[in-house]
Amino acid sequence: MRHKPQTRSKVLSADNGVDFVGDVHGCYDEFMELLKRLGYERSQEGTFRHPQGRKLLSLGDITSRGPHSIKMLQFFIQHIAAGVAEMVDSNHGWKVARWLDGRPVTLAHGDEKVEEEFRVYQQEFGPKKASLLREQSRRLLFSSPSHMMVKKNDKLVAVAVHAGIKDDYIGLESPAVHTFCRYGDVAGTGPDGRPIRREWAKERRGYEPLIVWGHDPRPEPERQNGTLNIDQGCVFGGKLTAYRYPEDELVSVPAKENYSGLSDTPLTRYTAD
Ligand SMILES: [Mn+2]
Repeated sequence: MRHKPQTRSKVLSADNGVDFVGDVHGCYDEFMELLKRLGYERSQEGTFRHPQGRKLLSLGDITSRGPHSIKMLQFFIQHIAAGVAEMVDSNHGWKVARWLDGRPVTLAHGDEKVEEEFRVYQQEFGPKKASLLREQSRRLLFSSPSHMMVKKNDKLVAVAVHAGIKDDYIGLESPAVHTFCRYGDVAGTGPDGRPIRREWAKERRGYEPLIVWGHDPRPEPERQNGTLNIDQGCVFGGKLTAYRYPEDELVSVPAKENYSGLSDTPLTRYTAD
């Protein structure tokens, strides 16, 4: 186990606008198309920037299940360093970080595709470049804050989090906060081996600040008690969604295919209640 890097700041300024992006899961082509739709342009040094200085904020789970996890890692390594993007911690992100750290983890649920991509990358670019990328990715994932407080004129206007958060947890860091933000309100495992998820959004009392989250895919963006789910299951053949603040607009790009290889997906299982 190596030195764990310090967590990045969990405050992001929305003064020039923020584009929240749902779970990409290696769907790099759709991600590129979404950036174009949002008005981001490739700059001379190769980064994507918005002419108005907007920032990109990922809800995590940028890797796994889909085809281009490494491209997504490289994108966020580069764009966070350039100060134009941010990302929060997530369940797949945390698993991949621990794997890159050499800890004994079982790679499943699409994380094995990340391992395979790194193997191919090493074959193509050699061990030196591969080990540099592994270390940069490890640092990126380990340093991601559990949630991000988005502030406009120093006022908290929105929170970005992967799987969920209680209002009492906003602004805090602890193992309990990290676990809730990464996995949501999980009440054990069901007979099918899947986590039993409590509906924290439904149980929320109050509407402010806006909580933008992903992790639990729904066919359409879903608003409930001041929360907004923007994971439309792109990797399962759904859509990749962005939420634009302060415009309060939703922009979605359809998946080119169902990359997961599964026929039984969160989208097919979804039932509105
Ligand atoms: Mn997730």
